[in-house]
Amino acid sequence: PTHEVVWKKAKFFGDGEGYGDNNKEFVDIIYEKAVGEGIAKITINRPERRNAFRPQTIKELMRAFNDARDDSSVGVIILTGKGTKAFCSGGDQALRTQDGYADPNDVGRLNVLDLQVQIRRLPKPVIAMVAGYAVGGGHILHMVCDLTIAAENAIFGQTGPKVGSFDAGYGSSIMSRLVGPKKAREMWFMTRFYSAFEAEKMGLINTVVPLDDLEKETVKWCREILRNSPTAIRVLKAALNAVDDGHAGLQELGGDATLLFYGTEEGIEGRTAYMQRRPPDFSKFPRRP
Ligand code: S0N
Repeated sequence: PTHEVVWKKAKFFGDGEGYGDNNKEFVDIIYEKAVGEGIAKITINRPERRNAFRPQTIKELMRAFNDARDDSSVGVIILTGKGTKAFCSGGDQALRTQDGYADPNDVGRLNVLDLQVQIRRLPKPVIAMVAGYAVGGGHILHMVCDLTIAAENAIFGQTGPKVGSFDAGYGSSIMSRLVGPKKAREMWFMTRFYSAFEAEKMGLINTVVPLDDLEKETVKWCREILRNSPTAIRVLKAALNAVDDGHAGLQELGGDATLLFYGTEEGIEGRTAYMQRRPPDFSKFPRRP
């Protein structure tokens, strides 16, 4: 197929009422699905703020990611920012208070941390499609994605120690895994910005493409992934995160093992015996080497 993709405002998969256009409720993001492709695209839509996020942005992102997870026609999710100047510039500094970022009720929130966990645990690949700045909390969002495809104008970096913040969670530990402990210290201590080519060399991203080709290339990667076994990809994502995510990582991977076991004759025998009020007979199942 050609790279041409037809994006349609996403119909929500579930949500009780069945399918419906819940995009009406979105103010800070755009949520689309590619017609007949298995690709969802979630776009942070605050270009006048370089796609900085506020608590509402995060709430909307979580809702869209949740839908993309539930929709079994979706196999890959793209996270991006509106326009070419920024993927995301982190938390909206105008709303920063003494306890997070102010929501409409003036309650401070750090709900981006919940979004980071959601992306890590989501059993489908999430691809960050980056044009322009991915800095601060926006840089962390691309790091928690499974893959990052950058345009030549992309710029990566942390600003925390300069603007009075830091991410001592995934923003530190995942970075150290990606670029190594020395380079991670450099990124955080110096708050330098890095070009797309430098980022590629550091192992921070997967590839760099001309800006005009960014979506075309990203869709190509999505299609390559979508040709492969969804179960294999699901288990691999869990496995690749398991050690770093500790008990939660093992739980995710363990859940996949349970999911697969339910489909086996051996697993079914246990449930059937219980339902038939008889002792289970596992004698025919091999104790494999
Ligand atoms: C991105 C930069 C480098 C772009 O520079 P450029 O192209 O020169 O544009 P500007 O003229 O600077 O910006 C255009 C307009 O956009 C506004 N704007 C840009 N970024 C933000 C922002 N983050 N918040 C609010 N407004 C922003 C500008 O003010 C400007 O507006 P006007 O036109 O009205 O003047 C440059 O903009 C830049 O350096 N931006 C700030 C980057 C930054 O420091 N981000 C915050 C870093 N900290 C975090 O993200 C917090 C980390 C985090 O999320 C977290 C981690 C762990 C635990 C919790 C949290 C949490 O806080 O949630």
